[in-house]
Amino acid sequence: MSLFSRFKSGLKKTQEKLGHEIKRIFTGSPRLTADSLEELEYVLISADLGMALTQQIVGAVQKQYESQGRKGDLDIPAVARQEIEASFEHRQSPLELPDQPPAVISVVGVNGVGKTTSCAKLAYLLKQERGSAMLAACDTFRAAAIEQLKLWGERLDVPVIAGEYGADPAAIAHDAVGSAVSKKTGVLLIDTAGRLHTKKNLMQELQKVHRVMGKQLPDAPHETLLVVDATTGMNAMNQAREFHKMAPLTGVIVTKLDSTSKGGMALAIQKELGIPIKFVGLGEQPEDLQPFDAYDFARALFPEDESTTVS
Ligand SMILES: Nc1nc2c(ncn2[C@@H]2O[C@H](COP(=O)(O)OP(=O)(O)O)[C@@H](O)[C@H]2O)c(=O)[nH]1
Ligand SMILES: [Mg+2]
Repeated sequence: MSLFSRFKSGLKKTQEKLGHEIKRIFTGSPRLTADSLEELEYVLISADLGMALTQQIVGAVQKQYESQGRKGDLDIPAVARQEIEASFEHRQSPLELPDQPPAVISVVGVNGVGKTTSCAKLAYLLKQERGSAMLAACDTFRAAAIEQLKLWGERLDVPVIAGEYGADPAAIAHDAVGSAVSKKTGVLLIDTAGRLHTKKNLMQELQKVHRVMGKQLPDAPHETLLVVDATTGMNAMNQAREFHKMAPLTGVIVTKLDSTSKGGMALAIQKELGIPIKFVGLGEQPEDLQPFDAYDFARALFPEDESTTVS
Protein backbone atom coordinates (compact mmCIF):
# COMPACT_ATOMS: atom_id res chain seq x y z
CA MET A 1 0.00 0.00 0.00
CA SER A 2 1.39 3.43 -0.87
CA LEU A 3 1.95 5.99 1.84
CA PHE A 4 -0.87 8.10 0.47
CA SER A 5 -3.31 5.14 0.53
CA ARG A 6 -2.44 4.53 4.17
CA PHE A 7 -3.13 8.15 5.04
CA LYS A 8 -6.34 7.96 3.10
CA SER A 9 -7.69 4.91 4.88
CA GLY A 10 -6.38 6.04 8.29
CA LEU A 11 -8.00 9.48 7.98
CA LYS A 12 -11.25 8.20 6.53
CA LYS A 13 -13.43 9.18 9.49
CA THR A 14 -12.23 12.77 9.50
CA GLN A 15 -12.38 13.01 5.72
CA GLU A 16 -15.94 11.69 5.54
CA LYS A 17 -17.17 14.06 8.20
CA LEU A 18 -15.51 17.09 6.60
CA GLY A 19 -16.64 16.13 3.11
CA HIS A 20 -20.20 15.50 4.20
CA GLU A 21 -20.52 18.74 6.15
CA ILE A 22 -18.94 20.92 3.49
CA LYS A 23 -21.32 19.46 0.89
CA ARG A 24 -24.27 20.05 3.19
CA ILE A 25 -23.37 23.72 3.70
CA PHE A 26 -22.71 24.62 0.10
CA THR A 27 -25.22 22.43 -1.71
CA GLY A 28 -28.18 24.12 -0.05
CA SER A 29 -26.92 27.66 -0.60
CA PRO A 30 -24.81 27.85 -3.71
CA ARG A 31 -23.65 31.40 -3.06
CA LEU A 32 -21.04 32.15 -0.49
CA THR A 33 -22.70 34.01 2.37
CA ALA A 34 -21.62 35.17 5.81
CA ASP A 35 -23.68 32.29 7.21
CA SER A 36 -22.08 29.65 5.06
CA LEU A 37 -18.60 30.95 5.93
CA GLU A 38 -19.47 30.78 9.60
CA GLU A 39 -20.68 27.22 9.18
CA LEU A 40 -17.50 26.32 7.35
CA GLU A 41 -15.50 27.76 10.22
CA TYR A 42 -17.48 25.66 12.69
CA VAL A 43 -16.91 22.47 10.68
CA LEU A 44 -13.15 22.99 10.48
CA ILE A 45 -12.93 23.79 14.19
CA SER A 46 -14.96 20.65 14.94
CA ALA A 47 -12.40 18.58 13.06
CA ASP A 48 -9.75 20.12 15.37
CA LEU A 49 -7.83 21.95 12.69
CA GLY A 50 -7.25 24.68 15.26
CA MET A 51 -8.12 28.35 15.18
CA ALA A 52 -5.15 29.59 13.18
CA LEU A 53 -5.49 27.15 10.28
CA THR A 54 -9.29 27.40 10.27
CA GLN A 55 -9.17 31.17 9.95
CA GLN A 56 -6.53 30.92 7.26
CA ILE A 57 -8.72 28.56 5.20
CA VAL A 58 -11.93 30.53 5.73
CA GLY A 59 -10.09 33.77 4.89
CA ALA A 60 -8.69 32.29 1.69
CA VAL A 61 -12.10 31.00 0.60
CA GLN A 62 -13.60 34.45 1.07
CA LYS A 63 -10.72 36.23 -0.62
CA GLN A 64 -10.70 33.99 -3.67
CA TYR A 65 -14.45 34.30 -4.00
CA GLU A 66 -14.24 38.09 -3.89
CA SER A 67 -11.33 38.20 -6.30
CA GLN A 68 -13.37 36.15 -8.78
CA GLY A 69 -15.97 38.92 -8.68
CA ARG A 70 -18.36 36.63 -6.75
CA LYS A 71 -18.85 34.45 -9.78
CA GLY A 72 -17.20 31.45 -11.34
CA ASP A 73 -16.65 28.20 -9.53
CA LEU A 74 -14.68 27.99 -6.32
CA ASP A 75 -13.73 24.54 -5.08
CA ILE A 76 -13.73 24.66 -1.25
CA PRO A 77 -11.70 21.47 -0.57
CA ALA A 78 -9.11 22.62 -3.12
CA VAL A 79 -8.64 25.90 -1.25
CA ALA A 80 -8.30 23.99 2.05
CA ARG A 81 -5.68 21.74 0.47
CA GLN A 82 -3.69 24.67 -0.86
CA GLU A 83 -3.75 26.49 2.45
CA ILE A 84 -2.60 23.44 4.42
CA GLU A 85 0.24 22.83 1.99
CA ALA A 86 1.21 26.49 2.03
CA SER A 87 1.31 26.67 5.79
CA PHE A 88 3.87 23.88 6.14
CA GLU A 89 7.32 25.02 5.21
CA HIS A 90 8.50 21.44 4.97
CA ARG A 91 6.39 18.66 3.59
CA GLN A 92 8.06 16.17 5.94
CA SER A 93 10.12 16.42 9.13
CA PRO A 94 12.41 13.40 9.20
CA LEU A 95 14.15 12.21 12.36
CA GLU A 96 17.52 13.84 12.95
CA LEU A 97 19.71 11.03 14.16
CA PRO A 98 23.50 10.64 14.24
CA ASP A 99 25.03 8.36 11.61
CA GLN A 100 27.03 6.62 14.34
CA PRO A 101 25.13 4.00 16.34
CA PRO A 102 23.41 4.06 18.69
CA ALA A 103 20.78 6.71 18.06
CA VAL A 104 18.59 7.21 21.12
CA ILE A 105 14.93 8.20 20.97
CA SER A 106 12.93 8.98 24.09
CA VAL A 107 9.18 8.53 23.80
CA VAL A 108 7.11 10.56 26.28
CA GLY A 109 3.50 11.47 26.97
CA VAL A 110 0.53 10.96 29.29
CA ASN A 111 -1.03 7.55 30.04
CA GLY A 112 -2.73 5.53 27.35
CA VAL A 113 -1.81 7.70 24.37
CA GLY A 114 0.16 4.93 22.64
CA LYS A 115 3.77 5.36 23.81
CA THR A 116 4.58 1.66 24.16
CA THR A 117 2.90 0.78 20.88
CA SER A 118 4.69 3.65 19.12
CA CYS A 119 8.07 2.51 20.51
CA ALA A 120 7.42 -0.93 19.09
CA LYS A 121 6.32 0.47 15.74
CA LEU A 122 9.40 2.72 15.61
CA ALA A 123 11.63 -0.26 16.41
CA TYR A 124 10.02 -2.13 13.53
CA LEU A 125 10.49 0.77 11.11
CA LEU A 126 13.98 1.86 12.16
CA LYS A 127 15.38 -1.65 12.44
CA GLN A 128 15.00 -1.82 8.67
CA GLU A 129 16.72 1.55 8.20
CA ARG A 130 19.50 1.28 10.75
CA GLY A 131 20.18 -2.46 10.86
CA SER A 132 19.22 -3.12 14.46
CA ALA A 133 17.01 -1.82 17.24
CA MET A 134 16.65 -2.14 21.02
CA LEU A 135 13.80 -1.31 23.38
CA ALA A 136 14.12 -0.07 26.97
CA ALA A 137 11.23 -0.56 29.40
CA CYS A 138 11.52 2.61 31.47
CA ASP A 139 7.86 2.53 32.45
CA THR A 140 8.48 0.73 35.72
CA PHE A 141 5.28 2.00 37.34
CA ARG A 142 3.12 -0.68 35.84
CA ALA A 143 4.18 -4.33 35.70
CA ALA A 144 1.93 -4.80 32.68
CA ALA A 145 3.87 -2.16 30.75
CA ILE A 146 7.09 -4.16 31.05
CA GLU A 147 5.31 -7.33 29.87
CA GLN A 148 3.70 -5.44 27.01
CA LEU A 149 7.07 -4.23 25.74
CA LYS A 150 8.63 -7.68 26.13
CA LEU A 151 5.84 -9.16 24.03
CA TRP A 152 6.51 -6.60 21.30
CA GLY A 153 10.21 -7.43 21.52
CA GLU A 154 9.48 -11.12 20.90
CA ARG A 155 7.09 -10.34 18.09
CA LEU A 156 9.57 -8.04 16.34
CA ASP A 157 12.70 -9.93 17.31
CA VAL A 158 14.15 -6.88 19.05
CA PRO A 159 15.98 -7.13 22.41
CA VAL A 160 14.29 -5.48 25.41
CA ILE A 161 16.21 -4.07 28.36
CA ALA A 162 13.98 -4.19 31.43
CA GLY A 163 14.26 -4.16 35.19
CA GLU A 164 11.99 -4.98 38.06
CA TYR A 165 8.62 -3.40 38.55
CA GLY A 166 9.24 -0.26 40.65
CA ALA A 167 12.89 0.09 39.64
CA ASP A 168 14.45 3.50 38.96
CA PRO A 169 13.73 4.31 35.30
CA ALA A 170 16.99 6.26 35.06
CA ALA A 171 18.91 3.11 36.03
CA ILE A 172 17.17 1.12 33.27
CA ALA A 173 17.91 3.88 30.76
CA HIS A 174 21.55 3.86 31.88
CA ASP A 175 21.83 0.08 31.37
CA ALA A 176 20.09 0.30 28.01
CA VAL A 177 22.40 3.01 26.67
CA GLY A 178 25.42 1.04 27.92
CA SER A 179 24.22 -2.06 26.17
CA ALA A 180 23.35 -0.23 22.93
CA VAL A 181 26.79 1.43 22.88
CA SER A 182 28.64 -1.83 23.37
CA LYS A 183 26.55 -3.67 20.78
CA LYS A 184 26.55 -0.72 18.34
CA THR A 185 22.78 -1.01 18.09
CA GLY A 186 21.34 1.14 15.32
CA VAL A 187 18.58 2.70 17.40
CA LEU A 188 17.48 2.54 21.03
CA LEU A 189 13.87 3.38 21.88
CA ILE A 190 13.15 4.51 25.45
CA ASP A 191 9.57 3.73 26.54
CA THR A 192 8.77 5.99 29.49
CA ALA A 193 5.99 6.00 32.06
CA GLY A 194 2.88 8.05 31.45
CA ARG A 195 2.85 11.21 33.46
CA LEU A 196 0.55 14.14 33.75
CA HIS A 197 2.23 17.31 32.64
CA THR A 198 0.93 18.88 35.86
CA LYS A 199 2.85 16.46 38.13
CA LYS A 200 6.10 18.22 38.85
CA ASN A 201 7.98 15.33 40.50
CA LEU A 202 7.24 13.00 37.60
CA MET A 203 8.38 15.59 35.13
CA GLN A 204 11.60 15.93 37.12
CA GLU A 205 12.03 12.18 36.97
CA LEU A 206 11.83 12.37 33.20
CA GLN A 207 14.47 15.08 33.19
CA LYS A 208 16.67 12.78 35.28
CA VAL A 209 16.25 9.93 32.77
CA HIS A 210 17.36 12.29 30.01
CA ARG A 211 20.24 13.70 32.04
CA VAL A 212 21.61 10.25 32.86
CA MET A 213 21.55 9.25 29.20
CA GLY A 214 23.20 12.51 28.14
CA LYS A 215 26.09 11.92 30.53
CA GLN A 216 26.68 8.47 29.15
CA LEU A 217 26.31 9.31 25.48
CA PRO A 218 26.74 12.94 24.40
CA ASP A 219 23.59 14.45 22.89
CA ALA A 220 21.38 11.53 23.95
CA PRO A 221 18.47 11.41 23.65
CA HIS A 222 18.85 12.55 20.04
CA GLU A 223 15.12 12.84 19.67
CA THR A 224 12.42 13.36 22.29
CA LEU A 225 9.07 12.51 20.77
CA LEU A 226 5.81 13.38 22.47
CA VAL A 227 2.98 10.97 21.77
CA VAL A 228 -0.50 12.48 21.69
CA ASP A 229 -3.81 10.73 21.12
CA ALA A 230 -5.86 12.33 18.35
CA THR A 231 -9.11 11.24 20.00
CA THR A 232 -8.44 13.54 22.96
CA GLY A 233 -8.78 16.57 20.74
CA MET A 234 -7.32 19.84 21.83
CA ASN A 235 -6.12 18.43 25.18
CA ALA A 236 -3.20 17.25 23.14
CA MET A 237 -2.28 20.85 22.45
CA ASN A 238 -1.93 21.57 26.18
CA GLN A 239 0.09 18.42 26.71
CA ALA A 240 2.48 19.47 23.95
CA ARG A 241 2.82 22.95 25.39
CA GLU A 242 3.56 21.75 28.93
CA PHE A 243 5.87 18.85 28.06
CA HIS A 244 7.86 21.12 25.80
CA LYS A 245 8.70 23.34 28.78
CA MET A 246 10.05 20.43 30.84
CA ALA A 247 11.74 18.26 28.25
CA PRO A 248 12.35 20.07 24.97
CA LEU A 249 10.53 18.11 22.29
CA THR A 250 12.01 17.47 18.88
CA GLY A 251 8.79 16.11 17.44
CA VAL A 252 5.32 14.73 17.96
CA ILE A 253 3.68 11.41 17.14
CA VAL A 254 -0.08 11.67 16.71
CA THR A 255 -1.74 8.30 17.29
CA LYS A 256 -5.21 6.84 16.75
CA LEU A 257 -6.02 9.03 13.77
CA ASP A 258 -7.95 6.02 12.48
CA SER A 259 -10.32 6.20 15.48
CA THR A 260 -11.45 9.81 15.27
CA SER A 261 -13.20 12.31 13.06
CA LYS A 262 -11.05 15.04 14.63
CA GLY A 263 -7.79 14.24 12.89
CA GLY A 264 -7.06 17.88 12.09
CA MET A 265 -5.37 18.16 15.46
CA ALA A 266 -2.07 17.01 13.98
CA LEU A 267 -2.02 20.10 11.80
CA ALA A 268 -2.98 22.40 14.65
CA ILE A 269 -0.06 21.33 16.86
CA GLN A 270 2.53 21.93 14.18
CA LYS A 271 0.96 25.15 13.02
CA GLU A 272 0.41 26.71 16.42
CA LEU A 273 3.31 25.36 18.49
CA GLY A 274 5.89 24.93 15.77
CA ILE A 275 6.78 21.43 16.98
CA PRO A 276 6.99 19.19 13.93
CA ILE A 277 4.75 16.18 13.55
CA LYS A 278 7.19 13.39 12.70
CA PHE A 279 4.92 10.34 12.64
CA VAL A 280 1.26 9.49 12.66
CA GLY A 281 -0.38 6.35 14.03
CA LEU A 282 -3.05 5.03 11.70
CA GLY A 283 -3.82 1.68 13.36
CA GLU A 284 -2.53 -0.93 15.79
CA GLN A 285 -0.18 -2.93 13.56
CA PRO A 286 3.60 -2.30 13.37
CA GLU A 287 3.37 -0.90 9.84
CA ASP A 288 0.62 1.54 10.88
CA LEU A 289 3.12 4.15 12.04
CA GLN A 290 3.96 6.37 9.09
CA PRO A 291 6.14 9.45 8.59
CA PHE A 292 3.97 12.53 8.55
CA ASP A 293 3.62 14.24 5.20
CA ALA A 294 1.69 17.52 5.12
CA TYR A 295 0.91 17.21 1.42
CA ASP A 296 -0.48 13.67 1.64
CA PHE A 297 -2.31 14.60 4.84
CA ALA A 298 -4.01 17.52 3.10
CA ARG A 299 -4.99 15.37 0.12
CA ALA A 300 -6.31 12.64 2.41
CA LEU A 301 -8.48 15.09 4.36
CA PHE A 302 -9.68 17.00 1.30
CA PRO A 303 -9.51 14.53 -1.61
CA GLU A 304 -8.94 15.85 -5.12
CA ASP A 305 -11.73 13.66 -6.51
CA GLU A 306 -14.33 15.14 -4.15
CA SER A 307 -14.92 18.74 -4.96
CA THR A 308 -17.63 20.99 -3.56
CA THR A 309 -17.95 24.18 -5.50
CA VAL A 310 -19.73 27.43 -4.87
CA SER A 311 -20.64 29.54 -7.82
N1 LIG B 1 -6.49 2.47 16.63
C1 LIG B 1 -5.28 2.78 17.12
N2 LIG B 1 -4.94 2.35 18.35
C2 LIG B 1 -3.71 2.66 18.82
C3 LIG B 1 -2.80 3.44 18.07
N3 LIG B 1 -1.67 3.59 18.82
C4 LIG B 1 -1.90 2.94 19.99
N4 LIG B 1 -3.13 2.37 20.00
C5 LIG B 1 -3.77 1.60 21.09
O1 LIG B 1 -3.89 2.42 22.25
C6 LIG B 1 -3.82 1.63 23.44
C7 LIG B 1 -2.82 2.24 24.41
O2 LIG B 1 -1.52 2.13 23.86
P1 LIG B 1 -0.19 2.02 24.73
O3 LIG B 1 0.93 1.95 23.75
O4 LIG B 1 -0.28 0.94 25.74
O5 LIG B 1 -0.20 3.45 25.46
P2 LIG B 1 0.79 4.05 26.57
O6 LIG B 1 0.09 3.96 27.89
O7 LIG B 1 1.01 5.47 26.18
O8 LIG B 1 2.05 3.26 26.53
C8 LIG B 1 -3.46 0.22 22.98
O9 LIG B 1 -4.63 -0.55 22.96
C9 LIG B 1 -2.93 0.43 21.56
O10 LIG B 1 -3.13 -0.70 20.73
C10 LIG B 1 -3.20 3.89 16.75
O11 LIG B 1 -2.48 4.59 16.02
N5 LIG B 1 -4.44 3.52 16.34
MG1 LIG C 1 3.07 2.19 27.98
